[in-house]
Amino acid sequence: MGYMKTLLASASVLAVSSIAASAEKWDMPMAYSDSNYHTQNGKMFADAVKACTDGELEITVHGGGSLFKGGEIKRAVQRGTVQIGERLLSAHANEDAAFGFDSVPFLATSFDASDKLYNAAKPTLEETMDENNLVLLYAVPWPPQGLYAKKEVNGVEDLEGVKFRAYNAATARLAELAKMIPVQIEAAELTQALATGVAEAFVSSGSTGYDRKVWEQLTHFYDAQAWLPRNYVFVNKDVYNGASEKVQNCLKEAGAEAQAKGTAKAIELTDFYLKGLAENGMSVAAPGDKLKADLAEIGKTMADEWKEVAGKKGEAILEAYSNQ
Ligand code: PCA
Repeated sequence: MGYMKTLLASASVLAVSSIAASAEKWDMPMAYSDSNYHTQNGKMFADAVKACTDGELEITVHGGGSLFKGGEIKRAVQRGTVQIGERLLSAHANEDAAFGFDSVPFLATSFDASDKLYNAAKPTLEETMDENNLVLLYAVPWPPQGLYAKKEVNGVEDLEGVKFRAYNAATARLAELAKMIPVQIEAAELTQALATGVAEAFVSSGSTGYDRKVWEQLTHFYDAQAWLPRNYVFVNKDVYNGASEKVQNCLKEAGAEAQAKGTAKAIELTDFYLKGLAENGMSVAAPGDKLKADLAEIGKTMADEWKEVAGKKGEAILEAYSNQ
């Protein structure tokens, strides 16, 4: 008996020390600039996971699209090429319209409304991610979306023929409806696209305009507050299921904390970014009445179209949102 106990005790010591020695290492590609609050927040999330798991799991964040470009991150995590990653999921709304719920124009136009919409959409989103072999950990909004241009825009007619940088299906559709010419470009390539004339307008937040120093080419930002898209951090489902309960709990806990902190940061920085654009010479203003009305009309068409393609999932999200 004494012998067995000793044997078992030393076996468990061995097991513990071998876990500690072979701490799990995950890579986490993120698409946006290292200095951006999403990426900074991702790094804090990784630190929190390490602390919570007593070093059992170490996540290395690769910002700025350095490991995988934005467009490649979802597939890389789905296939298990990397364990965890961050992506603007609305960029995949062409695969499943449910991913586009956060980019329906004028459905949720403030941080508060965006949180409500997210909570309403969460069950449907998790179901959709599960179908994609992904487990959702957290999501952080971008500031409200407005229109960048290199001339004054008083109505949608001023946009006709303009080369427009799109980041998802919604922005591409908006461009089409405004008779612009959409081209899909990742934020990491935006500065170059503007400098070479591949794009001359786009819809985004003050954050991305500030990060990409778009005042070097563009002159106007119209703060249309059309929607607040989100970046999502997710894990490969098999990897997640293979992790210990402790690791799973730490991922969820650190994820919830990262979501709260990232959202607070987005709120805090919204004005800072807009001031930054203005200080660098851009005109920053609300859209005039005509442009506002034109965007509202385009938004209505897009909202109707989204409802149509998103089918039952879309219905579930909208119904839960109206009950919030
Ligand atoms: N910035 C990201 C997506 C939304 C935003 O505000 C971008 O422009 O790529």
